[in-house]
Amino acid sequence: MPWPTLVDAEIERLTAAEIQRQNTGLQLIASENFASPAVMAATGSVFTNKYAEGYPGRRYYGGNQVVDDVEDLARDRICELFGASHANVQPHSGANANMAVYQALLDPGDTVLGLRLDHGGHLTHGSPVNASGMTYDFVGYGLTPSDERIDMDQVETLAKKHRPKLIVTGATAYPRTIDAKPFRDIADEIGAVLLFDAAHIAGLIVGGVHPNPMDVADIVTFTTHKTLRGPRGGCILTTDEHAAAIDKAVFPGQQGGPQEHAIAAKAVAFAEAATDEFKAYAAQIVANAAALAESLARHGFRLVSGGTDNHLMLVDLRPFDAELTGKEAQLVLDEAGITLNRNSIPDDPRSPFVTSGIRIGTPAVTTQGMTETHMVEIADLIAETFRSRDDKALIASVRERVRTLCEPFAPYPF
Ligand code: DSN
Repeated sequence: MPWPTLVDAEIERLTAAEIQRQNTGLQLIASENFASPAVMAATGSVFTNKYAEGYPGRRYYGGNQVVDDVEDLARDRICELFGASHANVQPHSGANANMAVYQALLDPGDTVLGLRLDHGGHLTHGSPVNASGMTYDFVGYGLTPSDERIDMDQVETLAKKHRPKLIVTGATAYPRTIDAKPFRDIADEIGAVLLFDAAHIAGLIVGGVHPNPMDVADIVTFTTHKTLRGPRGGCILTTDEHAAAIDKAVFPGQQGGPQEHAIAAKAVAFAEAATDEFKAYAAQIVANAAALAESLARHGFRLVSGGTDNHLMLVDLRPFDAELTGKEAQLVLDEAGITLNRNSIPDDPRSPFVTSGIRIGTPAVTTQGMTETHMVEIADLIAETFRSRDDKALIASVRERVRTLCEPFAPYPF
């Protein structure tokens, strides 16, 4: 076989460097996880070579007998996990999944209700700089100033006033359980369709530690690489009523050829998520988040909404140190080997580029096998990094402690 003989030394070096970074640091970005070797093997499989525009049994290219089985397996497995009647596993991302839903249900200019980005929503929930906000008339609902929970009275008032065709719920930076039922009631009252974006919590739902929105929503979208721990990608679940429109909107509406290697990897992840081990994993994610939130509160940080019910927390840095911005916090933690992202807190006086908060998630460290005692240590390391932020030597010593903490838990030690 005349394969190229080139060894790409640069990419090999960079891959080794990234493995080293992931193995030796704390990965606390709430939307990240470590995919299993089986998921990564499928992602790197021969399915990357195959064109398969269309759907199983209805392809525009030949040679899809095997690929059809792969895609059917992925669809069946995820339908089983959520109790859904139809799945589209082709979206390349969560953003694509959401845009396909909009295309399936709406005409440009139609009104939609979505959670404001600065209160924990997503770009594709109508941000003016995103195609969703440019194409459709999004009206944003937010959190109550008192307890920083989704303001259902506001949702109802806005729904009755604007009569949206679609109501979107779900979040990227909301630490509390989202009950889909009151959204269903409001949607029914005004004749709207209900979309639940479960990107962050799909693994928690499947693991049984968050209520399943498919019980009441018309459509559920999610990514497969967050708490669900699969390959990067998206997925749409829908009732039969919207199935044909959704499929048409994904292909040919939004995408061309599906990435069947990613779909094979999604199928593997869905099988992994059906196990008792995964249920225990999901429960541990939540227990770890609660332990980390409590420990951070003891250090003097303020938890938005007072804590967390899920895999993430939003931390208001100001009570700990009024001068410390989210931007600076993210940078100095990076130096200490602690990776997370700055995040606006509700009604943040600072810009989204600077922020007064950080977002912290426990899916990745939980995959590594860390438990509540390690969360206490992680909170100590975060607080100590901030206290030492003007002292390079002290930051270097925290970096060493992070390395020591992570050593027995390296996700990719081979
Ligand atoms: N950017 C993702 C997150 O970090 O939450 C959402 O798309």
